[in-house]
Amino acid sequence: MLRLGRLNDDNLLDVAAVGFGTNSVSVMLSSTGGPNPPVEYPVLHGGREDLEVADVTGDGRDDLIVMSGQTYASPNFSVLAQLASGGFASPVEYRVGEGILTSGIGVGDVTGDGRNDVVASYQGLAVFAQTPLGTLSEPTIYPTDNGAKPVEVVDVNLDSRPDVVTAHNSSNVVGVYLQQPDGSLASEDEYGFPVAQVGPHSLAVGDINGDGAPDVVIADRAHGLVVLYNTLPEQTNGSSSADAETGSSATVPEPDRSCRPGTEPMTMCKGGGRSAPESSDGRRARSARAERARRPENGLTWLYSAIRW
Ligand SMILES: [Ca+2]
Ligand SMILES: [Ca+2]
Ligand SMILES: [Ca+2]
Ligand SMILES: [Ca+2]
Repeated sequence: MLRLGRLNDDNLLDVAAVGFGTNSVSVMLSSTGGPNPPVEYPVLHGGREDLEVADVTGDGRDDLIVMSGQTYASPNFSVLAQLASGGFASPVEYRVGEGILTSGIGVGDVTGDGRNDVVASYQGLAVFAQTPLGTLSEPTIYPTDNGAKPVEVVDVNLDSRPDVVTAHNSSNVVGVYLQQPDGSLASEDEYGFPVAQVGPHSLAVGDINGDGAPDVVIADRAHGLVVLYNTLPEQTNGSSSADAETGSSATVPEPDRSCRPGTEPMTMCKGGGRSAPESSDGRRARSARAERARRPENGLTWLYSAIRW
């Protein structure tokens, strides 16, 4: 998989890449003529990798964070710090604990101190907070629903505090952990959508429709490209406030079968989890789960769309 970042001192975006079980990370520095041949840096990873490029040492230089999703002999992830003199330091290895395999990593300041932290999913969510020394602390563990795989860190409710977003494999659930004012994460809010088969790289979060609110995009082997449009701005300016205030007491409507994924391209279904289409196996439980997630204090509502491939 590939990530872009500033991996030397010029202002050009460079490329980092890891392959399945290669035990190295490749760096292709860019010049005005394009990328240069790769330079390989050794780092243990046994398969099902994830990769992030971000400054997690506090010196302003992007570092390489390589996650291994297979083999207990490999660390859960390693940080290769970018050196002021160019190139990267030897890997510093981190583990959630013995006998644990991680499923995805994300990077951002989820503790509210201005320093980027590393978040790793497994059968829980582990936050490795960056210390003032530029190292990562022992993890703080938050519970997750089963099968959390990809993880991204983005401020989804626009309160200037980066939040954690994940997708759950085989359970039709997207999870959001909102960062609290004290730098902890609130318990996971779950939204029922057709999300069935996801991996470490299946999730991206960013504003794809230009309304200023980050949206969630998921590559799902079962359903195609699943897009959750974040409707927060509408709610905050009151245009859909009545909708939001219905809260958990509202009746869950019947699924709109015209909105089932794959029936036509770019079908948009109002109400996200509230009117979420049935999952592929038709379980209605997910509609109830999504409704419960629409707590008024959360304030997030998503519009669902899917493009089948
Ligand atoms: Ca750095
Ligand atoms: Ca932090
Ligand atoms: Ca936030
Ligand atoms: Ca948006």
